[in-house]
Amino acid sequence: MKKNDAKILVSGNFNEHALSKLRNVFDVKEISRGDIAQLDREEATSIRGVASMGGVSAEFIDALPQLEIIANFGVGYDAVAISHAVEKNIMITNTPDVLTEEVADTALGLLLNTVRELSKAETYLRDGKWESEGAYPLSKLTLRNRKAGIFGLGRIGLAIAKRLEAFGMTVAYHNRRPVEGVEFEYYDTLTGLAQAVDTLIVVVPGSASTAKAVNAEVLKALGSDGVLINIGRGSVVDEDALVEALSNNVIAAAGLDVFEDEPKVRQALKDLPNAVLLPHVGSASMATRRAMAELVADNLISWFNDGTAVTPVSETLHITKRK
Ligand code: NAP
Ligand code: 8YV
Repeated sequence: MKKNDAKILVSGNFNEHALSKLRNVFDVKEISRGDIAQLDREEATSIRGVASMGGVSAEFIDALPQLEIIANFGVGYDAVAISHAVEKNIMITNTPDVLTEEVADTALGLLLNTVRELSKAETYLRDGKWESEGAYPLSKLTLRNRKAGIFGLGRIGLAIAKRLEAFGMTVAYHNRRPVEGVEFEYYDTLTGLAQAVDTLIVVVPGSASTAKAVNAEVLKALGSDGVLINIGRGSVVDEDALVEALSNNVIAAAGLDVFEDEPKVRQALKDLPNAVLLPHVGSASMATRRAMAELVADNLISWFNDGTAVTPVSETLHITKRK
């Protein structure tokens, strides 16, 4: 492949295979995640593309005057200062589709684990209690006869819905508008959906419109047999309200892959016996992370070699390559 004269900044740890793909085409500079201070002024002025493994702030963007494109590692790009980037005519890309099935698998694993207490049962065995105390107590909850509600029936939401159907569960959903060609029952409010189901699965993007959307009212509507699964973003759930609801049997249990202030997880959640907590592993298999990294690299290569992005985010569809 022809060597391109654009200089690319890789911010954070990047997959080695995708990194060598980038190095074959570009001059690449690596820094620790988001630490723009590691660049001197001359280097900063030469950067035209960023492969980002973490947040990209307005200050980060302002430090790179020639920046044309930010290729975000992840389908969710809530950590990128999007309106600032758009103002500066910078293309943003993300990594949709290549992680959809992996994240849906994780969501189902988290749901099963939460309802049937599988991690706790394994700990019981490892602690020798099966031998010393007998069988693990029966789980209070079951997946049987549950009705699921999906908050965010997009790519991943639909993949989760298909799996839930295979498990014999009924599925309903809430988006801002109904999805065409889908037969699942639609609710035009989140509280309405929570009232109608007993298992709420959150898979919406983090944004101003979803911030703390799962609040005390929604949790109350979900009810005392209710299970909350969050595989979307931590910002979508009001964690104060969730701790309160889990402590006082307002809902029965929660399974969380994402948190308000990652990687910090509040002690009150860790102390709850009815919460299953995962360290944001939705897409975290080697194969899927490699596919995501390849798509980041492909976006940068396509932008600088052909003038188009492979997977631009909706807010930057109008942005074209500078002459
Ligand atoms: P997507 O295809 O864009 O789906 C997002 C869905 O959310 C759409 O159906 C959208 O429908 C709905 N939505 C957006 N804002 C809404 C609002 N304010 N109220 C109600 N519904 C709203 O995205 P995806 O590929 O499925 O990914 C979804 C999210 O999952 C990502 O943005 C990311 O935050 C998260 N994620 C997490 C992990 C993990 O490791 N835990 C991995 C991958 C992704 P409308 O536009 O009609 O409202
Ligand atoms: C990644 C994700 O773990 O794609 C997303 O939106 O949340 C996950 O797949 C994350 O982006 C990597 O930091």
